[in-house]
Amino acid sequence: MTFEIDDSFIDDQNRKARAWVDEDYEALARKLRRQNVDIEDLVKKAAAFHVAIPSWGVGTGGTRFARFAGEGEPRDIYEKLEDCGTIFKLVRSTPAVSLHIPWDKPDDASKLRAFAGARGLSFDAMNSNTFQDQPGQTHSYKFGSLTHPDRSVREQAVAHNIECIEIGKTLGSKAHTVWIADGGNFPGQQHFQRALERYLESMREIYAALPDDWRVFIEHKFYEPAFYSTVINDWGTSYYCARELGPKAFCLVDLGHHAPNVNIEMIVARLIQFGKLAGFHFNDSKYGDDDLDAGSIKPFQLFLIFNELVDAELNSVANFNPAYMLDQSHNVTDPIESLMMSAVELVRSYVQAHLVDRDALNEAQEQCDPLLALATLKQAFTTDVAPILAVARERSGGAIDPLKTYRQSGYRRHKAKERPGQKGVTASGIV
Ligand code: LRH
Ligand code: MN
Repeated sequence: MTFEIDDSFIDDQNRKARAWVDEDYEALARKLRRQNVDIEDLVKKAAAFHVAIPSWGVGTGGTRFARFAGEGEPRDIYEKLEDCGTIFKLVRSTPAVSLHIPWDKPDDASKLRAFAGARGLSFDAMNSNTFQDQPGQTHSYKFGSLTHPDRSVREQAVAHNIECIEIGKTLGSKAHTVWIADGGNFPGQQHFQRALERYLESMREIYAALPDDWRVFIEHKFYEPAFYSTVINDWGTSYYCARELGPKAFCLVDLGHHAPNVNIEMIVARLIQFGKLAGFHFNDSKYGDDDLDAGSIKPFQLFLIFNELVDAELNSVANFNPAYMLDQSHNVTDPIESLMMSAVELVRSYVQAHLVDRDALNEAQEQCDPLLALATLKQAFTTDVAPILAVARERSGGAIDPLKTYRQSGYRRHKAKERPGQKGVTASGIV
């Protein structure tokens, strides 16, 4: 038997936190009532918001310089799902996991599906990996995968993606994310047009392998690990390819995959308008693809992105069914704590975006009143919705204060005993 945080412990902790929640909730309810906003409606929206956990995010991440393994690291996909189950138990907004193959290749996909199901978990988009060479692999991806000049390398990469889809079908996933590292480090190294043509040729084979009710997500990234040119470097290239491939192809926005100061909320608005928004890999960054905790560096940008998403939701935009996933690397924090707090930040931005007085905003926009428009957004962004988030978690069986409850539970200490540290050797993942 492995240690799990049980519901009665969560109830105990919630009882201790009851006092501040009731008081703050009543005060906020009165404040919102003055804005003709029903707080109960926002609690329902908060409780209905879901984001998937990246299986590769529950182990400690690192950089090319070092990785400092934490205590009680998960050593295989089952222990990763245990930790995903604990996150879901406490924050209630993370009922799905996004797997990375071969890092999480299950020996028995049905057994894995049952194990996840027993913890209330399902599987979101699959992720292929043609940016690393696996032991015994015939062809190297050193100079590319789906765009490699050598057809046999491209075919190997296509086959791997089709294998991911096959595993995903057994797991109940309905989408497949393709991010490739293909690019060049030197001017002249790649023929830009031929490389893109080869990408489309390979993706058409992957697209053809998709079941009817599946979607394929194209993930762009402006650089790294290629440091001169990247084949799928921006949303425009991703959009062109999604259009070329067909109605099941969409564009996934990883927040860290844009040059500093790029207006990501505008890219989101474009992809929504064009009916090609796949969804997100949420994280935050200050410089490059830092994979920091969502909302930790640029919370206003995260709010502005959700402002576009809620605008689309309220206008019932066609083809609007974004997949929300986290994609982070936790180098100096307990991954479970970071993933919980990041999920909370996403629900916060979503609820605040529902607080925007859309009539006032539209009026200010049509009347060319920029300051009133900004003030209307800021009023929502500066509203402390913490009581709504806490009540939504508690009513969904979760923790009013997930971080405190997690730390009080001693879960990590228990896992350290159950998963004796094999310094340096942990379940595979980034680095
Ligand atoms: C690439 C990326 C991609 C994943 C990988 C783990 O930077 O964002 O989504 O496959 O990280
Ligand atoms: Mn990503």
